[in-house]
Amino acid sequence: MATAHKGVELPTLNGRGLRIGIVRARWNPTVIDALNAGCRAALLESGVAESDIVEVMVPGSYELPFAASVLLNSADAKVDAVVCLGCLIKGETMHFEYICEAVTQGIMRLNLDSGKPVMFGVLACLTMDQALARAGLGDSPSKHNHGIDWGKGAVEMALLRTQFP
Ligand code: DLZ
Repeated sequence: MATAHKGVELPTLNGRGLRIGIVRARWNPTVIDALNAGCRAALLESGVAESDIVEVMVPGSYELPFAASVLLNSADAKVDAVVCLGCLIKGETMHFEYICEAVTQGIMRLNLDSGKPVMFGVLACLTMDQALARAGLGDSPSKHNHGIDWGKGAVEMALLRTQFP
């Protein structure tokens, strides 16, 4: 059994046949690229086919819930779960707080309203160094790519739905 951040155990998963959406924000691309790579690697390792990963990009984290909703409701995308990838860094104004609140609530609402899992892959950090460490980059000894955990989490939660149809 693999381990995620802080020794949390990750179950062995068989995601063959699942279709997973990734919605990624355009802001802070170094962080998002790394999270996306970790997420994709975890999906592939769990048996999800490359052709079953549907990736879309949005302007910023605020747009993540809408784009996830588009994928969840699309007969063409046919996704079983969505991973939302965003990185919010606190600035000088209240923007950070408003976007964090809206995105967090929006993603939870989608989970409960759509009946399909939507992973909260949104970093809300006070500094870029904090964000880099959570994307497995930078110098921090405790760095870890959380995209891996979110990819595995999406497969685990999608499988939960198939267990109790
Ligand atoms: C406007 C804004 C700011 C200030 N900071 C970030 C950020 O750190 N990370 C991010 O993903 N997006 C940011 N945005 C953009 C908003 O999420 C959104 O795209 C715009 O407010 C337009 O709706």
